Amino acid sequence: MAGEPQADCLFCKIVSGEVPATVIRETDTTVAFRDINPQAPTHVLVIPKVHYPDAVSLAAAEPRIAADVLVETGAVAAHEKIDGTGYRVVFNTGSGAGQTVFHTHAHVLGGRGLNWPPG
Ligand code: D5M
Repeated sequence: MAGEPQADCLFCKIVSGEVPATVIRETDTTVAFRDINPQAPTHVLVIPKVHYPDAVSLAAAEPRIAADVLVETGAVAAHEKIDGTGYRVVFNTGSGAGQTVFHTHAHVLGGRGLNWPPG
C-alpha cells in the first residue's frame, strides 16, 4: 500500500531503527539525522516516516506530512544554529539530479557559504 515501509529501503530501515543513524530530532511524522557523507558543516536529512520515493509524490498523497517535512527543516536549522546566517534545503528528484535513495528526503545544508547555481 502507498506509504507503507519497503523492505529494500535504507531510509525505512532508519525509521524502524534496523539501520543506525545519528538522529538529532524526531516528530510523529518525521526523522532528522546527520548525512553519512556531509557536504557542509551542517548536513542533515529530514525524512517522512512514510515511504514515498520523492517529495512530489509525498506532497500529492500526503500534503500535511510534506508540510511537516518542510517545517522540520526549519526546526533543524534552528537546532543547528544556522537559521540566522542562512541555509539550503534541497530535494534531489530523480537519478539525473543526483537522487540515490528513493525515499523522500530534504537535505538541510549550512554552516558555510553556499554557491549558486549548485553543480
Ligand atoms: O541523497 C542521499 C543521501 O543519503 C546522501 O547524501 C548520502 C546519505 N546517506 C546514505 N546512506 C546513509 C546512511 N546510512 N546514513 C545517513 N545518510 C546516508 P540523494 O539526494 O539521494 O543523493
